[in-house]
Amino acid sequence: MFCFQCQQTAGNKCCVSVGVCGKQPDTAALQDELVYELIRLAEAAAAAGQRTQIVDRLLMDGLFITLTNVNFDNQAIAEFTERVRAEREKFGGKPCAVVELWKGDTDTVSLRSTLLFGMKGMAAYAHHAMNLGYTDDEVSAWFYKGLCAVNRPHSVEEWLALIVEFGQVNFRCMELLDEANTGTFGTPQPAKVPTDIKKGPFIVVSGHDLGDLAQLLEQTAGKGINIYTHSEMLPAHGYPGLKKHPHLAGNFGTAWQSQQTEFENIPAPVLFTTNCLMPQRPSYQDRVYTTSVVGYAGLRHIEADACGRKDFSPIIEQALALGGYEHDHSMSGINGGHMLMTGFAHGAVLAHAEEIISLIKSGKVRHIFLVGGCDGAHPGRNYYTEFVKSTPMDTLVLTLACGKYRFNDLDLGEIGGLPRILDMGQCNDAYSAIKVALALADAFGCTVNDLPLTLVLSWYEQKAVCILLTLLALGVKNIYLGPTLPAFLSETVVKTLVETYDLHPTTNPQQDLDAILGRG
Ligand code: FS2
Ligand code: SF4
Repeated sequence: MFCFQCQQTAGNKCCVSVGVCGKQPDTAALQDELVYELIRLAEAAAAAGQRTQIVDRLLMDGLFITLTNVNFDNQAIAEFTERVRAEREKFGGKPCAVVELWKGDTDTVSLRSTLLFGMKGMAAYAHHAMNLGYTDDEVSAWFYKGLCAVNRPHSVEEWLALIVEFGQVNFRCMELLDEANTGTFGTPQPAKVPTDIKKGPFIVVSGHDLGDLAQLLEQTAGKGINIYTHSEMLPAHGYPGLKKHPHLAGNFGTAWQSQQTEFENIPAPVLFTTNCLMPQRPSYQDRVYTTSVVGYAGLRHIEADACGRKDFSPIIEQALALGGYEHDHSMSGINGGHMLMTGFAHGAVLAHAEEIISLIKSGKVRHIFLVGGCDGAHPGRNYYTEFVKSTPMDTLVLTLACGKYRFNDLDLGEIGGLPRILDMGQCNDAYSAIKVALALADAFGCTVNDLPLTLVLSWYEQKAVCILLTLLALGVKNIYLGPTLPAFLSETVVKTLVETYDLHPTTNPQQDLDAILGRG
């Protein structure tokens, strides 16, 4: 096998015998075969000059299946590949030749991988938007264009131009998902989320798909079952259309990489709507369910019907049978006993735009940091906790995605009535951060790069790749990226990014903080 698409890749080079994520060589080969079949389908559709809704969906879902920690189920992956092949055969003609993805000149492999991994991330966002009935022609069409581009030779300049174009299209895709989420569930509002568990039956919901959560909330209404979000589902509590359900009771646990210990003894089932799914311990395997593109051999999978409706009865029945805790249960051994704040997406932050602008003008807010991105098990990720703890009291910290679990239980106080840490949402809510930055730049009559704002990002999987490419395509400079640079970026590509965009690999919290605040 050859896989180097995520931050925890072996030795920060490549997983070759087995994935650090638990992916086996046969699964890696099936995922590669799926990507090749997606390329053949995109090429066949392009040759025929046709785009169809079925092909749109297959390209998005197929790419999403191969994203890190999404699908480990060989049978499900092979069956999906068969569907892609059957759809390609409808176009007639012979399957086209496909490039060997991981072979060739180092810089070419690096640039090709960057584009492919970015597209995997965008596929996730387009998938969520489509589940809520939102699509965009430019975004859907780019999957065909991008997969064909991956299959063809280009000069370095051409690859870089493709990557920048992709970053711009992904910005539209993030905007589309924002429209889908807010159009369906309303504008997020600040919310305090309990972290302890009430007595009685409950279900834990992980992943990013708000539509799945909504269906589960509807199907459990009035049944005496409480629903707890996990990891990237925490921001759901900010959406009026979701928080209106009184049994959306709180958040369970911390970031995804702690699931093997946190799920061990809970008397409740867990639903994974997307990544990050880890191999399960036998002690809780019979309580984990998957849906949509997520899969793992041996787990029960909930399929959607032709209209996208899902029947969650098996989970509901198991939750009732397990019964939950006999008494209200403190989760203080994990992170319980306190409230987590969320819901500061662009709508809520920009409602305070005047205050924030006057706080900056008066010097009460000296700097704003966006400390966000993915979490993971890498020891260097303590950087983000230490960084946030070290930020001066006259600075604000915006955050998003699961990396926030490194510090979202810290009490950093308030400035002018605003909490110093503002949780903007899931990883895709990087869109919110960009909107806020653009609005502030507009108010100050400058560019985003001239604002007292610095992005300190943590990456793990391919959604972080597409977000980074969007930020670079928008011309955002001076980003700090860690805990390591992607293994798929060659020395030449890193050099280009550093020189063109002032991209900084993270060093240590104090040194980076001093450099940002000009105290070095
Ligand atoms: Fe976190 Fe995993 Fe959110 Fe990533 S839960 S690393 O999928 O996209 O972020
Ligand atoms: Fe390794 Fe990451 Fe690929 Fe898993 S997804 S095999 S950990 S590089």
